[in-house]
Amino acid sequence: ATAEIPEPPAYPFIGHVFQISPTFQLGSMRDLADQYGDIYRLRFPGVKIVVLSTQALINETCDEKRFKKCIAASLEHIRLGVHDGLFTARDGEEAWGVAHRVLIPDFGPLKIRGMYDEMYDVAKQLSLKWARGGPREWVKPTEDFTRLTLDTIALCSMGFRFNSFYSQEMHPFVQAMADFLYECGEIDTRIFPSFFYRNRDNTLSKNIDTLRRTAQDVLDTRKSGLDDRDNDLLAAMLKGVDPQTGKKMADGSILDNLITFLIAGHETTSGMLSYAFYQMLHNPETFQKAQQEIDTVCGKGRITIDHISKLPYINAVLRETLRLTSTIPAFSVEPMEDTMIAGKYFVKKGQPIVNLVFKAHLDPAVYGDTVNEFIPERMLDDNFNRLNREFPNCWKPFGNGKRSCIGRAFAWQEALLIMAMLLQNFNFELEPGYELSHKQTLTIKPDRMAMRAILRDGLT
Ligand code: MNH
Repeated sequence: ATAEIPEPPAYPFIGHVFQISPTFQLGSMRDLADQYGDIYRLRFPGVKIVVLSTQALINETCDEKRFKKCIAASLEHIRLGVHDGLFTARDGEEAWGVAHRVLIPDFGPLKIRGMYDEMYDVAKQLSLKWARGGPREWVKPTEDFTRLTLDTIALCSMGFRFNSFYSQEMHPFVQAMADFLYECGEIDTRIFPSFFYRNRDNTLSKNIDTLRRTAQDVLDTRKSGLDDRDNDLLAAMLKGVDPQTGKKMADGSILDNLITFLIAGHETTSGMLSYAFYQMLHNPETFQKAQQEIDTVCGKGRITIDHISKLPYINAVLRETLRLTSTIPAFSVEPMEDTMIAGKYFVKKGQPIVNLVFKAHLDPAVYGDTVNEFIPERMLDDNFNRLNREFPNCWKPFGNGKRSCIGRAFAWQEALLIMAMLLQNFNFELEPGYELSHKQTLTIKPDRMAMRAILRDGLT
């Protein structure tokens, strides 16, 4: 027998717009899951969605024979800026296949290893800044981690230096990106005729211009011949040939993907690092263990690439951080044919389904009654593997299948390195009374977090 998908009471035409907080949609969606259950439906002026919030339901939609990535809502609007770039391409769009096959070799383990020295270069800039700021300074981790990750992705994959640590203000790309992503998340909740949104649409186009100009600047710098790098991601974009079609990436696709990598390559990692520090400082025994691991494995000398693979506890800290606060808190799929979810909920072909990992990562069926606690131990390899065997797809911060994150290994190496370097050199103090709240664009980050970085000895 079929069952109705539960739905909160809706207004005609505008649907559930008022049930969703404009500044924290994610929180509203989580609260609605508490109220209406593991599966529910929402309607907006532009779109209807089904929201799933448990491991069992999400596991079902991870079957790539039945479901594929869906470009709807925010992602549809982000295409205004980056078209069929890797992140926002629709299933089957040719540019995705060409770019994916041309670029995937650049994310192999050896390639990522080869980026270590440049990652180290930028990580060192962050440590120096915090060391020189002194122990009384309240550092803003989300801002400095954003400097770190933006500079790192640009340097390692494009040979371009933003030099964000040398300026008080963030690069205009950062604000333009945040405003662009935020606005794209808002468009579907617009309830008046488009005429009323002319100002916001103008701002949106200006922000898109800023993103495109920044990417063009990166491209021009390479084409000027001032550097002779011929082995990075940008080089692959310019010269690579898709083995399957024999095609090269089109000029437009190169620009779209440069912006895509500048965005996807830094937002998420910076949020993850900020949350990791929040969690460790909020649960000081985990900080102690993490620092102990660094002291044992790395000692006081320079941190090397070989240390990085020997940090099981820090690794678990990052996994547990992404469980509690996935910086991409949801990903969307659609059925390839009319189908039944959980054997009883009818969902039409093409209907957007939001996999709310932010909520599913708190599924007590998987994580028991300590589900809300930060316990890195449950993410140590043996436990992590057992969890994933017993509850497939219970941990999905990097999305699913062929459309999952291409930069995962890159992000992981970068994050392990900066964690190691910071814990080796500093102790930290979270601003007294700080209560975690989230700032959402497409991703989430801790809002207004501040902490002190206190040198342990000299800087190594
Ligand atoms: Mn990343 C796709 C999360 C770091 C580049 N990334 C995804 C998806 C998730 C994700 C989730 C799938 C989204 C969807 O299904 O709609 N990414 C992360 C997280 C981190 C991260 C949590 C860090 C932590 N991502 C990075 C880095 C890069 C990157 C670093 C670049 C170097 N991600 C991408 C790209 C895609 C993607 C490109 C799109 C892949 C595709 O669809 O082909």
